[in-house]
Amino acid sequence: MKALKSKNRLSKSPKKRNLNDLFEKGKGFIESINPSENVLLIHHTDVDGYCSGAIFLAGLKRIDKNIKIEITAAANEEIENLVKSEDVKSYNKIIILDVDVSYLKKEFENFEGQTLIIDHHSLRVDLNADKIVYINPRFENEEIYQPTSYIVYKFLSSIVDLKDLEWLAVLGTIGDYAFEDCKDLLEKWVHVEKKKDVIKTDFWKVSKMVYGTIIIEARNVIEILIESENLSKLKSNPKVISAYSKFEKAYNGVEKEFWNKAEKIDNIIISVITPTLKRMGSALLNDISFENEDKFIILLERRGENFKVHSRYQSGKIHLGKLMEKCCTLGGGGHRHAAGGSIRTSDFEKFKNCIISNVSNLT
Ligand SMILES: [Mn+2]
Repeated sequence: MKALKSKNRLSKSPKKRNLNDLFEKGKGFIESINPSENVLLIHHTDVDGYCSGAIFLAGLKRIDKNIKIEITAAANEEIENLVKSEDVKSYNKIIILDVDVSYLKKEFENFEGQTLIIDHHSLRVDLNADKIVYINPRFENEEIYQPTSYIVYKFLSSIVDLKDLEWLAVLGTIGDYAFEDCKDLLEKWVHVEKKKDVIKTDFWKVSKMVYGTIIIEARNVIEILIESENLSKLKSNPKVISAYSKFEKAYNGVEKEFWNKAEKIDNIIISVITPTLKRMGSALLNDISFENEDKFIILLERRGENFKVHSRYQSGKIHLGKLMEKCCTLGGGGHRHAAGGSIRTSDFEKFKNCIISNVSNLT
C-alpha cells in the first residue's frame, strides 16, 4: 500500500513548463490589476525575500503609481493563517514571493481573487490554474538554483525598466548563496571564479548586514532597500549599521556558545545553543557551514522539552533531508545540503547515534 502511494505521487510530479510562457501568464496577471483593487504583496522573511519584495513593489509602482499595495513579510504559518481566515476576502489580488505554498493549493483555489506566486523551491505540485499563476524556474529544470530576486527581476524587467534596481536582484541572489545558474546577472557585479569566493564579496557582507537588520527591526527594511540607490549607500545607512551591530553582538554570543559546546566526531560537528533572537540559529549555521564545507554540521536549539534540529553539509555527500527524516524522532526532512527537524531533549543520544551510524555507512 505504502509503495503504491509513493508511486502515485511520483507519477503526478509536475510536467515541464517553459519559463517564458509562465512570464506571459504573469504579465496577464499584472495587466489585470486596476487601481480600484486591493493588492497584497507577501514576501519571505530572508534577504532574498526582502529584495524580491522591494523590486516587486518598486516595479508595480512604476507600472501604475495608483495601484494600492499592502506589503508584508511572512513565512508559511502566517500565510496559511491568512488564506484560511476571513481577512483574505478584503484582497482582490495576492502576490507571494519566495515561499513554497504548494500545500495550500485548495485554499488558493477557493480564494475569490487572483494569485501570483513566484518561488524557486523544489516543485511539489503545479499550482497553475485559471486564477493562479505559479512561476518557478524548476518547471524547466528541476535542479536549477535561481533565487526569487533573480526571477522577479527578469520577469518584471520584461514589462518595465528596472535597470537601476539590478543591484538589489544581485543582493538577493547572493543572499541565497546562488552562483552558477545566475552568472548572466552576477558577472557584471561580482568578479569571482568559484562559488565559494562569493562569501568574500561586498554583496555577501551587505547581505549579512541586511539579514541582521531584518531580525532586529524588520519594519523599515523594504524602504531602506528601495531608497538606497546602490550597495555602498545601503552599507553606510546608519539604521543598517546600528541594527547590524546589535545583531552581531547577539550573534557572537551564540557563536561562542556553539564552539564551546561543540562535539566533534570524525567530520561531524554537533552542538546545542540557546539563541536569544529568532532565526539566529540558521544564520549561524549557514555561516559555519560555508566556512567548513567538508564538515557535516548539526545545530540544536533548545525549545522547552524539545530540540529544533538544523543541519548543513555543503559537500552534498549525504542527502541530509533523508537523514533527518530517519533520525529526527519528532519528524524531519529537507534538501540535500540543508535539512532539519525536531527531537525530544531526552532523545538526544538516540539521535546522535542514528546520525553517526548512518553517516559512517554513507561515507
Ligand atoms: Mn529564496
